[in-house]
Amino acid sequence: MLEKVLIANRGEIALRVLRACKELGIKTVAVHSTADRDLKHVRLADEAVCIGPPPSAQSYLDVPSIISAAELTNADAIHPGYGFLSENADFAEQVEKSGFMFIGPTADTIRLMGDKVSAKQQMTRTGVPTVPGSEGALPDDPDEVMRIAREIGFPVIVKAAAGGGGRGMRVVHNEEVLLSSIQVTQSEAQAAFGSPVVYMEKFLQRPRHVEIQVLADGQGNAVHLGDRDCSLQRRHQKVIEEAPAPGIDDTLRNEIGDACVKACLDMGYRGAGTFEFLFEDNAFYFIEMNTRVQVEHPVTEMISGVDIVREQLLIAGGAPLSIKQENVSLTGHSIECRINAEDPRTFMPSPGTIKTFHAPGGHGVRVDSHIYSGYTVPPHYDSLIGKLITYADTREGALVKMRQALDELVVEGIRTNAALHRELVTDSSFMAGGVSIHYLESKLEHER
Ligand code: MV4
Repeated sequence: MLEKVLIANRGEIALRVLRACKELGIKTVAVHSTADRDLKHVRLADEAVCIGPPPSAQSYLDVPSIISAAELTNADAIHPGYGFLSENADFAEQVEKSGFMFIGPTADTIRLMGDKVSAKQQMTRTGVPTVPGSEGALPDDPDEVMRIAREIGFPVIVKAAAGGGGRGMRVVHNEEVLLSSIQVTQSEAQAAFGSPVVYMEKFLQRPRHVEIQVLADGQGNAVHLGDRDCSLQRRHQKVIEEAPAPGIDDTLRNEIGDACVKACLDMGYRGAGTFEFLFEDNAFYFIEMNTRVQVEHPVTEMISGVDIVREQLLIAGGAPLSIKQENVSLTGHSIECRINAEDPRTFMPSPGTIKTFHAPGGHGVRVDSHIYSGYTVPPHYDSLIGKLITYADTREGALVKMRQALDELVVEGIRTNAALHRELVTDSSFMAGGVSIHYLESKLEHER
C-alpha cells in the first residue's frame, strides 16, 4: 500500500485526490505555486511544498521541481490529476526513473495512446471499432493520398497524430482543396507539436461524444464502468456531462465496454482510463484514449458506486483489482455541470475574489469544489471553480435536482456560467436527451 502521495495538481482535483488519500490513510503532499498558497487542499495536506511562481510552466509543469519535492518529502507516488503533466510520457518516465510510482499507466502506454495513429492502430488490432480512414499516417505520395480520400468519401477530416482534444485538425469537403489542406495541417502540426504526421478519417457530421470509463490493474484484470455523454461542449470545453449516455441500450453499451476491457488487457493497461468515441446512427467509433482521471469522472462514480480515485490509488499500490465485471451494476442517472469563473457573454476567464459562496446540498447532490467565501481565483490557470453533480433514479429526477442545486448555488464577487447552466437544464432539446456535439454552439449562435 502507498504510504505518502504527492499531488501534482491544484484546484478541485487536488482536493478530490487528497480526500481519497486521507480515506485510505495515505499521507499527502501538496505542491503549489506562489499564487496557490491559500488553496483548500494545501491547508488539508500533511505537507506542502512551494514549487515556483504562478505561471504553470514554472510550477505545475516544472518536472525537476516536482520530483525534488517528492524527494524532499519522501513521497512514494505522484498523482498527476488531469491536465498539466497527467498525459506527459516523459514525466511519467522521469517519475519512475527517480524511484516513485506514477499514478497512471506506464510511460510506454501513455506514449502509445498519445500518438493518435498508434492508438487507433492498437484499437483496430484489438477489435475496438474506429472511424473509417487511413490505415495509419498519410503517405507523401499525393496520388496515394487522393486515392485514400476517395475511398473514404468526402467530407474527410485531417488530424495531427500528435494532436487530440480538438487541436490540429481540419475538415476537407472536396478534392480541390485536399492536398493544400493537408499541407496546412502538417505545417500547423509541426509548429504546435514538433511532428508533421497526419492521418485521415471520414468526417462524421452530427455525432455525439460518448466515452467509456475503464479501470485496469496491469495484472490481467480490467472492468468498464459504462459510458458518459459529453456532447454538450463549446470550443472543445465540455459544459455538462452525464451518465449513462441517454438512449443507448445496455446491450450495445456492454458490447463496446467489453471491447474496451479487451483492449486494456491486450495492452497491459494500468489505472483509470477513458476510451473516447463518436456515436452516430447508433454506432460507436473510437477516436482517442485518455490515460488519466477525467474532470467528469464523478457521474460514473454516482451510477456505479465505485470511487475511481480510490481505485487509482489501490492499483498504484499494487493491489489486484477488487471489482469484477459481474459485480458492476450501473443504476440511476447522474448529471454534472461545470461551474467556471468566466464572463457569461464572452466566455473570457473572470478571476477575482469570491465574496460569498453558498454550496447547494441535499439528497443526491454532490459538490466537488475547492472554493470558499474569501477565496481568490487566480488568473493563471483553468477557470473551473467547481462541479455540481446530481444523482437520481431517472434522468428527469437528476435534472430536477440539478435545477434545484443551481437555484441554491450562490457565487458572488466573480462572474460565472451558472446562468448558462440554468438555461441548459430547462432547454427542451437537452431535456429530450441525445443532442450532438454541435448543439450548444449552434444554440448560442442563434440566441446571441
Ligand atoms: C471528429 C469529428 C468528426 N469526424 N472526427 C474533436 C476533438 C477530438 N477529440 C476529435 N474531434 C472530432 N473528431 C471525425 N472523424 C468531430 C470532432 C469534434 C468533436 C468531437 C468531440 C467533442 C466535440 C467536438 C467538437 C467539434 C469536433
